[in-house]
Amino acid sequence: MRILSLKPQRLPRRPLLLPPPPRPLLLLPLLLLLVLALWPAPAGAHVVAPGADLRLAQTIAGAELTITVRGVSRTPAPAVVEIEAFHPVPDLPVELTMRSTETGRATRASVRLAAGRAGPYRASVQVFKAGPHELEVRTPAERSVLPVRVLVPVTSPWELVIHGGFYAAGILVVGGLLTGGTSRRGPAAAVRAGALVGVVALTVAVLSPRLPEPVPDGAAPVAEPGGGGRPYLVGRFSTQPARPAAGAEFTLLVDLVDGSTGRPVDDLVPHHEALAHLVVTSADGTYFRHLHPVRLGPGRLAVRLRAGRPGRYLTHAELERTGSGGQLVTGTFEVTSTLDATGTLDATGTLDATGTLGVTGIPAGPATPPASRAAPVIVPARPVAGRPTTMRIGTAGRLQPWLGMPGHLIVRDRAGGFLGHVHAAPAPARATALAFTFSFPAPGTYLAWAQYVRDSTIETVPFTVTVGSEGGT
Ligand SMILES: [Cu+2]
Repeated sequence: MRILSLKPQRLPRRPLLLPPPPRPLLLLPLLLLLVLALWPAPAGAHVVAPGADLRLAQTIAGAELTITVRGVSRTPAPAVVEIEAFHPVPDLPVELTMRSTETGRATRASVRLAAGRAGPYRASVQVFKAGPHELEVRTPAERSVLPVRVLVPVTSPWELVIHGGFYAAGILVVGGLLTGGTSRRGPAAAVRAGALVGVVALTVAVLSPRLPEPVPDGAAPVAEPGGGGRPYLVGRFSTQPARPAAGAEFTLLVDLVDGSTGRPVDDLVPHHEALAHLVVTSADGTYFRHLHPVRLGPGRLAVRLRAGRPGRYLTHAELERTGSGGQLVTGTFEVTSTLDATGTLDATGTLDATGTLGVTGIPAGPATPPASRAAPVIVPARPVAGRPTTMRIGTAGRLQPWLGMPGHLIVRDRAGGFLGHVHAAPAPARATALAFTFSFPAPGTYLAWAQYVRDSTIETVPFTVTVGSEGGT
């Protein structure tokens, strides 16, 4: 008879290390990596990232300025405001006031532009709190109130996972190896766990550009979920006085209302470093100005001008509302050959109480006369409507980006019903030419102006292009 042994049998030894993760688990991060690598990255919008600089061009007191509000990484903190002035630079005191629209708390700074000295000029204002602000830029005769949203970056949970993961992995792996990770059970388990944590942290690090960004401190609340854009704005141009005289200064006003509600539009987003790009041309194209109106208040922009000759002038403004696409708003005004009967402006917010005029030296003609420079090279020599045409403009001197681009080309048809705007291909550092490619929509003669900045001077090169039709002239 067999006697059953009651002696407990030794169970087979458990593995020394943690059970290796099943293969699918190891493959999961790699699979996720592959899927997300092929996933389209979130589309970039015209918003200023937290901590990034905000650049806004302004035509104020006859000067062309680019105002940069440097980003801050925390609040309260000083925010540097930089004013880049392009030639011709007038002698101009500029008062800057940064005000929180939530608390009303404000700080001031001032700079004085020196005649003939191109920028940059720097000042520093204090920001106490993230969120919406207004930067008031005041000169003796004009003021502009620019919307500035102060955004402070916040740490994303992904960053915490990445940094914490690598830190933990380092401690586990190095600690495990130093305490005998190849021969002893506990340390070996630590090495394995550390490696796994490291793989996870690495996976998150690789994927992090495609993971949702944390909402920065001070960001606007997300409006209209699933919105579908806002209605187009309706723009109306007017002048003060209503009939400006040739040679005299006047104010061109742009009033913007929501196409649906009729309320003033106050959600313009900066695009190409301005809230609005305004092109004013005479009907014959001999007068050309590319301007960046000041913002007087919600839905109201203004710029001071002087036109040398009487006649009809065309206005084209490029604008963009938050959450909507770009839009072109057009209008006209007349310049008379004599002074207006009143001879003065009624100063509805555009000028100071004195209404002083004629002291800023706003030039009447184009910024740059058609100097004797090499004619643009147009390829093909006989451009065809609907086909790309390349225009090469020779430049001299040190090229500087302006409005975020190496060069701008503005094209108008003779009648003024069409206006196009393209940018030069990125130019190498020592480039002496800019190339623009444009497809003219229909046969005809077009007026074109190429613009770039060289040695702090905005150069304008006017020329015309005659466009034929396919198989014809
Ligand atoms: Cu512009």
